[in-house]
Amino acid sequence: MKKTIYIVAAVVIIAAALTGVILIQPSNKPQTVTLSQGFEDGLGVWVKGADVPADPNHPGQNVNWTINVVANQSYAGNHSAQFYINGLQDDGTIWLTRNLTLTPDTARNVTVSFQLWSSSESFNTLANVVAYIGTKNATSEGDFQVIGAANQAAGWKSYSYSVEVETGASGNVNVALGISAVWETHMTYYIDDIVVTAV
Ligand SMILES: [Ca+2]
Repeated sequence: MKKTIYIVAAVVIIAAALTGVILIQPSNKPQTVTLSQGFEDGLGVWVKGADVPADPNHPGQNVNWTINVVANQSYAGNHSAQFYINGLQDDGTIWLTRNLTLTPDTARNVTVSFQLWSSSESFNTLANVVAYIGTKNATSEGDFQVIGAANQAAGWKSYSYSVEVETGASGNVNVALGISAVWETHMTYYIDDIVVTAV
C-alpha cells in the first residue's frame, strides 16, 4: 500500500514536470497530426503503386499484382488491404501511398506504423516489408527502405518506420508502405490499422 502511494506521488511529480516543459515550448509549434486507416470504408485517399518486372510467361505484360480491400482478414474491424504479387521473377514492389499536408518549412518527425498478416513464419525471407516517408513521390523499389522481413510470424505483426522530414515550401510529405518480393513464389499479405503521425 505504501509502495502504491509512492508510485502515485512519483507520477504526480513527473506529470507536473512534464507540464512545465510543455508550457515553456513556443506557441507556434505545429500541432501533432495523426491519421489512421483501417480499410473499413475502402482505400480512402490511399493510392496503389507498383514497380514490378516483366512477366516472361506473358510477353508484353508485367507480373500480376493486386491491392484490394477484403473482408477475409482483419486486425481491427472487418476489413484489411490484401497485397498479392506474383513473385516468380524474384522481384517486384507494391505499395499504398498517401499525401500529408504539413506546415511548410518545418522539421517534423513522421512515423508510419501498421499491422501485417503473414500466413506462415519462415527462416527464409520471402518478402520484405518496405516503407517511404519524404517529400517526393516514391516511384521505384529503390525509393523504399526495408523495415523488416514479412515472414517473421504467422499471423499479425506490427511494423513501424520514422523519418525526420524537412517539409519544404509546399509542406507536402508522402508516406508509402508495402511489400517487396525476394523469393520466387506467389505471395499474399494483409495490412491493417495504419497510423501516421507527424510531431
Ligand atoms: Ca480494418
